[in-house]
Amino acid sequence: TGVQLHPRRRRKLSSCSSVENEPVASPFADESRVLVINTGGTIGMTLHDNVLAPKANALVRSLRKLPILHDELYAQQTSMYEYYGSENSLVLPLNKLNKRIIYTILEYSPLLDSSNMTTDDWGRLGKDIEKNYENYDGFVILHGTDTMAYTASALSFMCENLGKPIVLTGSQVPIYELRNDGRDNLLGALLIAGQFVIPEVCLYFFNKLYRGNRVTKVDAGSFNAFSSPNLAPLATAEVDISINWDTVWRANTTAKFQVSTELNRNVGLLRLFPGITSSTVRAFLQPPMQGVVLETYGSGNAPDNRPDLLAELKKATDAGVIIVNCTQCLRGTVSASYATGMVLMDAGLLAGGDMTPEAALSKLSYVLAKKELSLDAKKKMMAENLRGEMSANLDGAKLCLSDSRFIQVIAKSLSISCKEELEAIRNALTPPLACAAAKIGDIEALDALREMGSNLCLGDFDGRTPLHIAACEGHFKLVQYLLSHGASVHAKDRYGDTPLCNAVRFRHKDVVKLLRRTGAHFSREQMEEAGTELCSLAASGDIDGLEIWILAGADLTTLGYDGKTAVQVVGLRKTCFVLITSFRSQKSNVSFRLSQAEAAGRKEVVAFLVQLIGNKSMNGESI
Ligand code: ASN
Repeated sequence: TGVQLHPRRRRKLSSCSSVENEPVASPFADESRVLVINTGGTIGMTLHDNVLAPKANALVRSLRKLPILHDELYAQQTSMYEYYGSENSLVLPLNKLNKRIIYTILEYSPLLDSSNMTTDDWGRLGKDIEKNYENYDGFVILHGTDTMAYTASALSFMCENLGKPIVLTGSQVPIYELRNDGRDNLLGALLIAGQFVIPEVCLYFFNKLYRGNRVTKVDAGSFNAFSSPNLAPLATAEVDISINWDTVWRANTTAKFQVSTELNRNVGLLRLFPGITSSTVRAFLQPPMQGVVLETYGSGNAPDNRPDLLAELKKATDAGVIIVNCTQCLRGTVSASYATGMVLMDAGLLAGGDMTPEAALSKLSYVLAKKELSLDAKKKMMAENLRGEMSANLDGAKLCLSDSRFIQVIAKSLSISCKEELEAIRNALTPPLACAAAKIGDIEALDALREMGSNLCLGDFDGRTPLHIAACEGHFKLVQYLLSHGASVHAKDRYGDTPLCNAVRFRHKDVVKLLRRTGAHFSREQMEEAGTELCSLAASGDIDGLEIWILAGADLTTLGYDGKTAVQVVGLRKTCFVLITSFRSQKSNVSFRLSQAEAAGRKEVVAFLVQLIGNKSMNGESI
């Protein structure tokens, strides 16, 4: 056909044809990809007329010269620039876990000091992440520190059913200066976004990874600029990067990732102070105001000897303004402990728990924009813990580790008593136990492990999670159970395989469909590798095999090792058959398949399909 395979693919394919039965690790199996969106901030600023301002088109060039942030030799040897079609791609040196992180920088124009950022900029970030979601394993957002906590909070709500890490970072001193915190912050953020499936919007600064909606900027003159007063860090980067998996938030849904960019702008923050006048409060609560965070004293208190003030608040809540009570204190929570707090409840305020004002404000903006919800439903949503922004009440606290009979018996036989050792045993034993339970489809056993405090998302010694195993075995109900308890569809085992790869391999169609609905997808490299597999399935007339690959999102027009596509191998008649069969089993995917056929230049296939379906239109959507 004269079609040339890219050298990166050629190298990968040749590495796979090895001595019989001897598995060879692909040189690319341990590459992951991160998209870095540069919005501005001090990290990329230089001095102009003695003040700092962002400098455009300078960051990539400067990073390219820093060996800790870019390995030029590897980039050349693997033809990385041509393959990704961009000079803005860089690659980190090989890290401790033998992984390569390839990162591509998308620079916004103009670059902004974060004091200039608005809700529109959050929307743009959300859209860019949504657009690029399937092409990357994680995202890093370079951002000024001044309003980083607001952006992180807003993105945490906007990103619904997030399955991959989004890490905001920046610096206090520009990366171009001799002594700076930008390099460490960027490197740490890249290592986390590229190596760990932490499905959260996070903020990485000064060796700590925080949940994005829990932070606040506390220091303008220190590298340690952020604090997460009510939640311990999700990870610390000391000698090793250690992730606190028990704290990591899980979406617990079987829904696909999407970004809600609708935000309500009629929201505000009002801080109480002794002697505040009722006319100030009245003016602030005037229409079009729809949502207010009232920053109160201590554990959510306000004067109970100021009927004028309380009357203004009550008037506003009666008129449908949602007012959330958050404390001015850096640490602690709003609680109903004082008479001075109860009066605010009576005035119709909602308790904001231990939310930061930044989180409460952006949550209001997100919730109020949900036009389909009634006022009561919006209030209910404000009181719910949507993304780990508030501490859950402790009524349903998990069983203590030492309560587990099983662990007690093991501890006894090993003569172990201290909590740390018990924890080490639990961490070592529960992932393989959970995998064993997944193998036989034992939901009860998994439930027991979960109640014991085990995290069902962790992998065994091969990085294989219970979801991988359930996908191999085709235990549909178990897959559903795991997904609704936070299992990640993006988890990769030591061979780079995801649960979707496993379900395809063992041909479990319903599991493939469920994983796809939850946002599972092949990476670009896996898609390309699929070309050869599709051709071989086509050559052996394995329609069933082809169908499952299509359900998993593979493209029949991908080139195989010899530059041919499965459509070319299988011929027109069978292509129609495959398309129709998979159409029957998954109606919603017809537009995708039609576009595949169109892309393959198979006008006849499209016409045939359209005729068969009985729809006059050639437009996949309307079908
Ligand atoms: N003014 C800067 C900003 O927020 C502060 C910083 O990034 N350190 O963009």
